[in-house]
Amino acid sequence: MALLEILEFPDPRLRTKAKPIGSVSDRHRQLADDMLETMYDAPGIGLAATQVDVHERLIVIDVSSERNDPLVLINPEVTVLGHEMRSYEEGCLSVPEYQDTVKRPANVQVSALDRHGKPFVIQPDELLAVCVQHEIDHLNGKLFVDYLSSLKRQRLRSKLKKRQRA
Ligand code: K1U
Ligand code: ZN
Repeated sequence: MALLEILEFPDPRLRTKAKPIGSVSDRHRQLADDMLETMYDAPGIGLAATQVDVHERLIVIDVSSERNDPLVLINPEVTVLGHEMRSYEEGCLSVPEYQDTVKRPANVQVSALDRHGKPFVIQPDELLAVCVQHEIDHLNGKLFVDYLSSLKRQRLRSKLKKRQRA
């Protein structure tokens, strides 16, 4: 197991669209384990491969309070169910020390492959629904700050660039 470096906004590599995984291999299982270790260490409740500069469609999540219910989703696909939207104060390991409110579909269905390449479908609710959409956005090169005003995003970019230079 290894701790991986997490890219930080505004690193342009966070804008890369990740490629689908054709066949799930030991390399992907090792990546998932390293990402889980990195997520627990951060600490966070999710992590997308994009954030550790691997541009393949793999995410890990654990929203349990005991931190003992890891989920690995490979090639996740989200389907929005209904029109209800819900606001949640989000954070991001690639945007340190910043939280803001994002509105997303409340009800979604997610299909994915597990760490053995076996397909499964979930209908997440509450925090899991928010987190899975946030992580799939990462795989598409999208960050939660993209939902904010360009003024807020610009201020954040300057603040984080200053922090990275220091
Ligand atoms: O993708 C990421 O950068 C991880 C991010 C996931 C997320 C959080 C909140 C809403 C949507 C998606 C985080 O984990 S930020 C850290 C965080 O939320 C947290 C950390 C420790 C305990 C509980 C939460
Ligand atoms: Zn994030």
